[in-house]
Amino acid sequence: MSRTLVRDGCELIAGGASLGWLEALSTGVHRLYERIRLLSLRMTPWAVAQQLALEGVLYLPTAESFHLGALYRDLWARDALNDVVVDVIEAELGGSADVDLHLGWARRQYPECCRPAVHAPHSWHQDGACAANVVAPEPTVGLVSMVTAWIPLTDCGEHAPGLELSEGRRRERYTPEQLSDPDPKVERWRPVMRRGDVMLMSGDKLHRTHVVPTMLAARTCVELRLLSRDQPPARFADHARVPLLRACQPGIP
Ligand SMILES: O=C(O)CCC(=O)C(=O)O
Repeated sequence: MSRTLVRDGCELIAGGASLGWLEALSTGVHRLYERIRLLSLRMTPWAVAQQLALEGVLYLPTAESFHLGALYRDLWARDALNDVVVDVIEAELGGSADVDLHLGWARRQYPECCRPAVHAPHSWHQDGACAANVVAPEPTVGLVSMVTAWIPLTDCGEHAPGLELSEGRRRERYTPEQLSDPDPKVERWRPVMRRGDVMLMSGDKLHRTHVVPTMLAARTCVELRLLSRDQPPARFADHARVPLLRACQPGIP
């Protein structure tokens, strides 16, 4: 089995999400996005966020993201990822993993042609630096040991925004200056992904949204954050977690 996550900080596993989970979660996620769309016809994005907050949903209009949190609680963190994916995550974390229930998100990205006014692509960042506080990342704390499982619910990377990853692995936290102007000589990877593929990224992996003017479609994805079960980062000690179980169903062939 390949171990590029351990070596390079990322690994793409085609069809890594279980099909039943993907379909059930997609239905719920798309239903909430449709509600957001309908609310947006008569409210500002910030009023939509306030309305959803009253219903217990954290919504960030700048990346059209909502917190999976308690939504679909019995579904979204369980039976999601197949054997190969779980093996790779465990190799990176050095043992069994838990899904952090506070750090799961649905996100939507648009091509330039139809991006809502308040919306922006994600700029260069490391999840291990930002995940503690997505609204206001703390610049002085170190990187957290974690793995992100980034799963598109629609095909992406070619006609719809995908991910751009900096090649190689550097285990320190980048400074704000380095993030605003990363070394252009470092190779970048812009994978074309299909619905249900899984991109695993270590907390130190440098990445951002990949979007170019030729893209014409929007993309929706979900993200799971995996932590070591035996040694979860102290910063997340109060977060609810569930064990990462191996899904019994295969993914999209
Ligand atoms: O969905 C995207 O375009 C990027 C999201 C991302 O990098 C993140 O949430 O860490």
